[in-house]
Amino acid sequence: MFAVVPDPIPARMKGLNRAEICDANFQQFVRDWEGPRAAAPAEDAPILHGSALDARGFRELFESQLISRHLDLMARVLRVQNKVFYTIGSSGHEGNAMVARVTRHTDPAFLHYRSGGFMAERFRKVPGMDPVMDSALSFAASADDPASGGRHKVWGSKPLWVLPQTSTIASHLPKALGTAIAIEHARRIGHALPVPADSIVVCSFGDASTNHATAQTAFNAAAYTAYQKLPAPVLFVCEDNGIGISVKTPEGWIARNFAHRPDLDYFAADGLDLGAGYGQVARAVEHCRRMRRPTFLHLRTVRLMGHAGTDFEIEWRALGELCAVEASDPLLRSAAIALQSGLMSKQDLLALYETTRARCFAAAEDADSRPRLTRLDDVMAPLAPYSPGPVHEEATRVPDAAARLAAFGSEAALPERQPPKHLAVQINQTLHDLFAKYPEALLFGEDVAKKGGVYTVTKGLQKAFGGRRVFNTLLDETTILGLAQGFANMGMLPLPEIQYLAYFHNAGDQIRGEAASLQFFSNGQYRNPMVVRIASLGYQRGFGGHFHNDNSIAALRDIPGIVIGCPSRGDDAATMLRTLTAMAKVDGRVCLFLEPIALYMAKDLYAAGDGGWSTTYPTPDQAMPFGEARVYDADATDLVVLTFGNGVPMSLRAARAIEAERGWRVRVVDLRWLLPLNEGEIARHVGECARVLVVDEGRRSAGVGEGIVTAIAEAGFGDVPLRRVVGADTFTPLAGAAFLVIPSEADIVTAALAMV
Ligand SMILES: Cc1ncc(C[n+]2csc(CCOP(=O)(O)OP(=O)(O)O)c2C)c(N)n1
Ligand SMILES: [Mg+2]
Repeated sequence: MFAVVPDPIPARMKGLNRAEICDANFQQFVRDWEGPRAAAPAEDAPILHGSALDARGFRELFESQLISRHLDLMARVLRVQNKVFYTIGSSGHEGNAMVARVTRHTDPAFLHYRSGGFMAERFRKVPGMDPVMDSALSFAASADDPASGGRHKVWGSKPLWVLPQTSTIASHLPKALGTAIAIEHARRIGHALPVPADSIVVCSFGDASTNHATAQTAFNAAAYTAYQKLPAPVLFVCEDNGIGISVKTPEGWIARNFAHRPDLDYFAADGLDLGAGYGQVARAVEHCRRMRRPTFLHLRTVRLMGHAGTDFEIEWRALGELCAVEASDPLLRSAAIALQSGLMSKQDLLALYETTRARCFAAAEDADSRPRLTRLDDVMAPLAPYSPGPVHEEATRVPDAAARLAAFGSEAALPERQPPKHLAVQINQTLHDLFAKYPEALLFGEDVAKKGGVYTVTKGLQKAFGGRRVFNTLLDETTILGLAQGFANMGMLPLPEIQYLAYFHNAGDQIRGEAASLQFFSNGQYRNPMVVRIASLGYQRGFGGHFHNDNSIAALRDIPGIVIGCPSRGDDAATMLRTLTAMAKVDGRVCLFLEPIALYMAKDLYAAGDGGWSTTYPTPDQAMPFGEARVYDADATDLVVLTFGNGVPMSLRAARAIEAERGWRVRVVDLRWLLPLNEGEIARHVGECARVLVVDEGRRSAGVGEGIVTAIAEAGFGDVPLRRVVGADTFTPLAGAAFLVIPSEADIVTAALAMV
């Protein structure tokens, strides 16, 4: 394109750092420029004949490109001095500044890690902000970093509506789509949005990332939405540099794969050339905003200076090829436009280049002199906020009486007036109450609407509150959890349902890597509150097999920042759900509510017809304190059983047998809160009792039981007589064999009696 490829390659270039080469190339290119020069254009005249971009726009975009470039060059230099801790750069992608220019700073953005140009340009939209300093603080992991507080080098900003991303590729696409859908959904439920109603969502990523399952599911869900004529104003920006680390994307693959996808409207733009690309980018953005349709913008870019500072391309890539890529540096093209249009002289341009460099280095040195995170408490501060007083107040705040009446039909039908009921009914009633309380609450998932879910737990909810608040999604857990994040980002209260715990796992990254990490990586500035209901655990008699009896709480327990509650009976479910919802509302927490499927319909405890596991509905002014256990026979001290879920009624029944056999009185503690575990409560019961039995229906390895035993040991009760009754380290087989792999009541009795 522009003749910079030296041929043959001089030996002196072979050992050189490619960042230095790009730097030198630019300066030499300007100095050597001998092309024609027009008279300087007026500010509002096209920068080049026929260009949609005017001179002012060009100058600002070019400045944004230079800021991005010099941040990269600065990072390469200062990384080796330990002043900067991140070198994945934006060089070659600076044309993404065009996307920022033609969108608004209130269009929520979920960005690729090569978004230096985009950010520098978006910073212009809010006067008084400094892209160089803010970025330098993030590069330096300074505690003053306004994006993440020094937790990560992220592209993020609260005032600029850039929600920070970690660099797991493609994981942000489902929530970007979710946010776009939420923008449109708000109007349908009368919810006031935090951004203008005609906002679009910008979501950028690389070419290789498009192949990821998480990306593909977002494209599919976007098209699925548009196909039904439902709006989904998301602008997917594929920054195609033709490579992912060292693996080339087959030539033409992106266009082949996306140019003709039904219901994903394709636009291509030259991200290497501001003059040509600007109008193309603007057309894609206008289309997305006006048509409210998912739009795929294929932006041509190159990758300069390797994948990251640690990637020495020279070791694995042909030098001629490297030089060819460097010759298509978009900054060379911008320099050519600046000179050719008469907008800048060579001296102006070189001076701007150097002042931008100096600005970036000065900011980096300043950032390096600022404090970093040095205390664990400070690192963790935004991870799991908890305000007990306000949470309690919110959880016990009673819904409007008229709204309750409308939800339940009549005074006589109010749930607290009904006789004792089982778990499934009480969850259902609680959801009705929560919907009456929170007009912004939405419930969605697979089969949840008319059918009311596989177990009819949500039955009647759609009828009572309408299809806009209770609706079926397509069959994809990643999308369900992406939608949840999107609704939360727009201020709604999502209550997504995952049909079975086994199906959470394949989408778990949406909670583990994304939802749970948002407060942490945004230093508490962004939050995506939600309560995820998951039908869980084993012991089902009607519907067997592994996937309907999944007991892996281990896969959830190590996700930082989340709350996991697991009730074993209906009244606890009601008061726990209220607390979880309040934690989501007040502290923005991501909460998981595990519903033991096998107890949904359990009405009796000891004998058929005794009604021992049916409970009355707690009035809506009652809520369960976070972390509080339910204790059965609190005065018993011979043996304490620490358990949860199905283990609770089983242990209560086993307790009778143990008492009959040994004369011991047995205390049964339903922990109810599985993450965080209430270690103080565990220690208290162990301290008061002579023996301890841990009943954990999860697997032996990494199950909740391990956490309980650790809490006991760490509290100094290492020599208390203790046994564990746990599930086997195996998958769950079908039919009767299922009961061989999980604890039985007989196992509990046997383990207890084996203790001295
Ligand atoms: C889920 C996941 N798998 C692997 C990686 C490691 N990784 C980081 S970037 C990258 C290549 C991405 O290429 P592309 O999407 O084309 O973006 P580019 O870096 O070229 O801009 C890979 C494999 C990752 N970050 N996330
Ligand atoms: Mg790429």
